Amino acid sequence: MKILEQPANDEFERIVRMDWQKGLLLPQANVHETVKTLGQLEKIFLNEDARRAMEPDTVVYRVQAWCPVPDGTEGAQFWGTTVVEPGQVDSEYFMTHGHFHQKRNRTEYYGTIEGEGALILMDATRSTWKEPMFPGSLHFIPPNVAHRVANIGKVPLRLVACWPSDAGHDYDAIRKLGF
Ligand code: M6P
Ligand code: ZN
Repeated sequence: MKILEQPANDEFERIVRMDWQKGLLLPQANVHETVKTLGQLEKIFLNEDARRAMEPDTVVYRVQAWCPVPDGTEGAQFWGTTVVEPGQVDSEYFMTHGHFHQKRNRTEYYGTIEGEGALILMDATRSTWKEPMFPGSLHFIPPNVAHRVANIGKVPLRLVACWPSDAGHDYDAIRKLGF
């Protein structure tokens, strides 16, 4: 049997490198990096006056997404990392925007690398609950459930995520009605 390293006609980049200690992807093609600052997180925290009074360039969290197939492709997965900085806006911890999936029945895994967090979940009836995040915790996010992560510790909260490439992000529902 002849084993090829990578088929010559391969459509996709299929190997990237993770720094598992840091929970980060090494920068490479197909890895998109985004930064969310306090200034960008309008109407996410309860106390808008407190948020506006803070330095708008303060980084709340950073996201990397490895998208080996085009966004919206059915049957594949995306892989991402998130680092939420420690901090508070008034009495609320720094947290991600949070989202439902556009295709509501799509699920996701979150895995904690480092730090102490809360995974906040909300179903379609707006019933809300949370799961503790700690190094090694692995979370299955069920269908039709919005998800958000808060850093409740003193060090950066580092996590990895895996979700279907046709899931999409619906941020509007959270922005309009909150969590
Ligand atoms: C995880 C995944 C991503 C998401 C990111 C930040 O890495 O769920 O899909 O974009 O967290 O969360 P949000 O999009 O809610 O800001
Ligand atoms: Zn998601």
